[in-house]
Amino acid sequence: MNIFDELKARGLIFQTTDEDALRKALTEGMVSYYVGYDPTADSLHLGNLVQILTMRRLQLAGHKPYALVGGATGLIGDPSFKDSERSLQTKDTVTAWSEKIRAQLERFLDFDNGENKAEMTNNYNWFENLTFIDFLRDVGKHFTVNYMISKDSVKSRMETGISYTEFAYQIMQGYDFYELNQLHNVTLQLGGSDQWGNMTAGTELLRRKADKQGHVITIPLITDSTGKKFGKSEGNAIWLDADKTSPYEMYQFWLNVDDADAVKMLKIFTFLSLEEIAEIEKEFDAARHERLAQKVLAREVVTLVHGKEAYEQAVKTTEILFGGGDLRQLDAKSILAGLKGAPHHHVEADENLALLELLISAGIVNSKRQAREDITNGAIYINGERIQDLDYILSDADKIENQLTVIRRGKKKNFVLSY
Ligand code: 383
Repeated sequence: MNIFDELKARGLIFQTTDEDALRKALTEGMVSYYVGYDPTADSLHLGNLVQILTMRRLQLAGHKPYALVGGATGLIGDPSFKDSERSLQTKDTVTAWSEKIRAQLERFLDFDNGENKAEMTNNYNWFENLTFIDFLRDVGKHFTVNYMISKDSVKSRMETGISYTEFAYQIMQGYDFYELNQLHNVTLQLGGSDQWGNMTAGTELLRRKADKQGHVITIPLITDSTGKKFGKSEGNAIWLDADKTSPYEMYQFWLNVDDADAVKMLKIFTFLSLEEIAEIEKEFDAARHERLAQKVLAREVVTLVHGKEAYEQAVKTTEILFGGGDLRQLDAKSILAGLKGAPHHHVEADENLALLELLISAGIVNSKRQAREDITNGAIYINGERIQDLDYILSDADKIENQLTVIRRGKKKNFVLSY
């Protein structure tokens, strides 16, 4: 199967400028293509990962990727699908974020692989020295305001208002396509379906200024079976930066994907072949409760983003926290990641460390009678180990990394004591 049809079969094609021309170009030879990322935060997230992985798929098929960091456009703000004006970040912030985004992008592409090795670029390189006068004369002249206001990103803001700054965004992105074409013969731009307007501003400029045909592919906005934007957990983005979303949390996110979405996500987010995915689907359908598709998703994506070791740590954390086992095999960081949301109690320096007392002061039980009963019945665990000694006193040996102790009551209720 050629790469275009493979992308299609994976559900990665939403719109194109000219499907036949594209299929032809992609089968005839090496195509140089680009995707842009604005440094609007200090990390990329799962929503961006879809395009990064699509870039990688095209590279694996022999085409040449340019990953663009929007050092300049990040200073302006893309109005696409934003219902109000963005607040401007300082230049220092944008520079710092650009660096982080660049480092993240680098992990997903092959930068030393012969002719089609990936290249990094930053549009600050060409906007830095472009004067306002030249920009208006050489770029602005090719766009009518009529054309610009017909774009959804602008049209949808006509009532509420849009600054001249954000209004100009589309022609900056358009100029990038032109510039990358001049510099590196880039002829294809990819992006989410929210980027159609900006990307076609590029093909428009290419046509007018250089009399060349550029191609655009948009990738559908990934939604779950309820139609909601995919890649958020309780309203929060799943970040690619392990300090913002731990590998454990990302692992849990994938494990919890709905049955109805799991196979679709395998096609979008993993490099398993469509044949392999069909096999998994069969097995998954025969025994949904085993959650095979979710497990494979979690394994593939967490390994891709954070590496094998982090994936294995996430599995181990899950097994120990929920399957029973000695928590001292885990580090404090993994435990905290795994027990995010569990009740917390800070133990004061002068607090009584007798288990009976602590159960009450930490709010784990309501009365001494209940505490006694729970301990005697074997319902109390310290770091995963059942304690039935009514006189037990917590010692330093119970403090994992001198920071915390986990007390579990019954099967599932975990409490974190911190020191
Ligand atoms: C800047 C300059 C270019 C080409 C693209 C850009 C960035 C673009 C944009 N993209 C989003 C972003 O940066 O704002 N104007 O957060 C997102 N992308 C990708 C994809 C997506 C889009 O980075 O749909 C989700 O991830 O296109 O929202 O010359």
